[in-house]
Amino acid sequence: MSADCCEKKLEAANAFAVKGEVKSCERYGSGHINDTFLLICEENGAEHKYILQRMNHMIFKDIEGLMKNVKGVTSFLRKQIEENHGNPERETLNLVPTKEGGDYYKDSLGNYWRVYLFIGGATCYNLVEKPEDFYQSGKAFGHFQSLLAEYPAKELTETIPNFHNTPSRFVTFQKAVEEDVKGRAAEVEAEIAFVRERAEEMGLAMKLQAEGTLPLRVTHNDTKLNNIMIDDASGQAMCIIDLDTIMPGLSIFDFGDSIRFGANTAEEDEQDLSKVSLSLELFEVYVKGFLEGCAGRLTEAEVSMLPYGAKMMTLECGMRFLTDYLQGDTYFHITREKHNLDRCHTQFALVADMEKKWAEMEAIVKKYQ
Ligand code: ADP
Ligand code: GN1
Ligand code: MG
Repeated sequence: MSADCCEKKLEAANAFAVKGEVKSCERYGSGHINDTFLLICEENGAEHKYILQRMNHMIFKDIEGLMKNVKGVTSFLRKQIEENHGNPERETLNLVPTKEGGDYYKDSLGNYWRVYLFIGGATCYNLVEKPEDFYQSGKAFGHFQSLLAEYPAKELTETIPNFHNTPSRFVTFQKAVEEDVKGRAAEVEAEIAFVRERAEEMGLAMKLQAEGTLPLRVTHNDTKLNNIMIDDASGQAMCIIDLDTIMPGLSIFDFGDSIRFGANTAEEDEQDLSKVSLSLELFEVYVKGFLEGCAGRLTEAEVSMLPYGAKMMTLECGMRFLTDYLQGDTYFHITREKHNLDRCHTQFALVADMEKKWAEMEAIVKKYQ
């Protein structure tokens, strides 16, 4: 995070129609992209909590379009939650307007900020603690995809074009190896070879989409476990967050990214690779939950491609971490040296384990088809 950002966080906080006076504003959560702060305000002795976020406008180049997506999707979800007699303040994100009535604030240095109501009594996990939680999150992401099926896709801005276009990510990776701006390529020859050996498989999803075998849907595109809040009291998946990448995409992306993160027996940046593996138990509960949540909407072709989605999202993510390492760690936030390389290693170890367990993964999916 830049010093500029810290310096402007109070200017930003004071631009929003929050209740009371700002009491504290500290860095929060473990997202890799935005700068997130827990903002605590006080009014007549009562505390009010918010999430203040500096959006990463180097990555999201069209903030106006992005915020239109967030506003559109959260308003749409709010209506459904109200119809189902749910609690819209906890079951979806709620934007707090600026004092001037806007959805975001641009500070005097050109940073873009937004504020959400803080969702309390719920947790974002980096590792599955109970299989039941992972089942719940599968159901919630599947259900989310079903709800979005009714969303007017034409109104959505493509916030990061080609986000899960793996062959296009591969082109960027090859360029990063060739340019080798930090002189790190020699040190990661084995990792580069790992990616290149799998280059041919990368085009399948795009090919099936182009042929019409896999339908384009409105998807979340970043369905890792720490982008869903689990209610502490009931253990139920309560709110899907991080809506910046909602765009037209493939159902196997949402399924696959959840498996990549949640069915791994280790954290995404674990340094001890002996801890990394695909838990078939977690894979199975997620398949069950996701398909229940999708409520029969997925075609047979989509369901049979779920294992491929899991492998591709893992390979793509590892390749993105490696690309960022080669480019000098300019994309994902890092908190230690070689952090992106560590993350790349866990992803590749997981891909290798999926390759070993491929027959079992396919058999599990067949069981629920
Ligand atoms: P990033 O794009 O950087 O991942 P996120 O929007 O996922 O940013 O937010 C980062 C973290 O902040 C989340 O993982 C979660 O822990 C926390 N967070 C985000 N929004 C809320 C909210 N409305 N209430 C409570 N915590 C939140
Ligand atoms: C980023 O924003 P966050 O931390 O939820 C990234 C995802 C990666 C993920 C890897 C916009 O997600 O695509 O899969 O890191 N988001 C963006 O943990 O690039
Ligand atoms: Mg996130």
